[in-house]
Amino acid sequence: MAAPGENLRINSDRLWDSIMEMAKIGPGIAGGNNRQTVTDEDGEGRHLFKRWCDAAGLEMGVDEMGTMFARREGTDPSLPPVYVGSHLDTQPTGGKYDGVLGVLGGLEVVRSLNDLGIKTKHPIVVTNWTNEEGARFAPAMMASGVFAGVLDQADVYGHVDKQGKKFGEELERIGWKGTEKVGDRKIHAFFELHIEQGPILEDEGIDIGVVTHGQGLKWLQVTLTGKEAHTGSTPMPKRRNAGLGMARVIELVHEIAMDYQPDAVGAVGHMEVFPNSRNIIAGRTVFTIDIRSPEKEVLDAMDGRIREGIDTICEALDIRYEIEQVGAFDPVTFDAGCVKAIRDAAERLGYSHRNIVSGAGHDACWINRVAPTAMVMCPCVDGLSHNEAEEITKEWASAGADVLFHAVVETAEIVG
Ligand code: HGY
Ligand code: MN
Ligand code: MN
Repeated sequence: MAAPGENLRINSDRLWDSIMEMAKIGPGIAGGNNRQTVTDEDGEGRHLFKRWCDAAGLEMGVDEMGTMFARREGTDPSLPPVYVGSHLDTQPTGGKYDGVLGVLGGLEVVRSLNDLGIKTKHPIVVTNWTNEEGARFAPAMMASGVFAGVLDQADVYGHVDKQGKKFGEELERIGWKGTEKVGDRKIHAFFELHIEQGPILEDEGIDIGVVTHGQGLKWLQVTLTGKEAHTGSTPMPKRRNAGLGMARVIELVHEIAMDYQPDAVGAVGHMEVFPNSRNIIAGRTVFTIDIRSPEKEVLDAMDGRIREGIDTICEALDIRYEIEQVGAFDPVTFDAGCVKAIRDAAERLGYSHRNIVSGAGHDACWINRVAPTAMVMCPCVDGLSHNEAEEITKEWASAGADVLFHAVVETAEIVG
């Protein structure tokens, strides 16, 4: 006699087809996606997700940050639901699976429960968190951060993108600003399925990452101010070159991260140069330092060394600097009970698995502050993500969704 739920498997074809259908919305230029948060493409993706939720008989709620909550009723509606989901927004040159696998994997759990006629005591809520990426509007994990009470809603409404558009106004413009107060929902447990976005699982030939921890992150936005001048007629000693300053800071960040690797990383991905003319010395540069580590002490040490280094560099180049922390969260330890549910599910289903620390940030990192939370990861090809060439196999997607299915259903308690 199979143990309860032992043979529960999701419908692999339906999950894969849904991912491919969603990928048609906000296509990139190289096979991936550009469905940035609160753009028209994001709005279109939300409508598609809502149509699928309606077809699955789910009741949709939307909060004031635009996060979507699709509820499947439990036999005891008074119990706090089990939440399952991730994000549908992508990087400007993102892949088809980052975030999407977790939202549609959650929908597939519900679709499979409907197919099997299975009821659960706790309701189940499939969730699409707004603006996980933080690419268009910083910080990353914005809506889940407001939900967890670590980010201020009125403040993030005013955050602007490169065109000066405000997040709150864009959310309203695409018609997805809900009326539900953010953070009022009680969560029994939250589970997130996500691609690893690193090479470990594929290199070791392992199907499932049981995510025990998430590394911490800091985003430091730096503005260097020198002086615009002619690149031809200005003597070298008289230059106050903000472009040179940025280049030296980028090198500094890399060297400091190398001192602390393999458990720490650092890079500068966002860079702006003004006036960005071929024959004008850069008078101003704006860029964002992204440093991460599973150890808070390491993160703080890197932060301190970087700030000292910037001061020294700017002194030598006679340029001014401002540093603004535009994103941060401490390293995360996920809930032991939820982690065990994921490990037991992988074991029961016969999938190879290993503990893993998440290198990337996820909505689960914030929700872990307000509810028992855990993540399950599947491999991705060459560990590549935040690149349009991001790829996974259908088998990896199914294995991750099967494990998610068991962890969610077990926590929501099958009835009958
Ligand atoms: O930046 C991150 O780690 C996530 O992909 N937003
Ligand atoms: Mn993601
Ligand atoms: Mn991402």
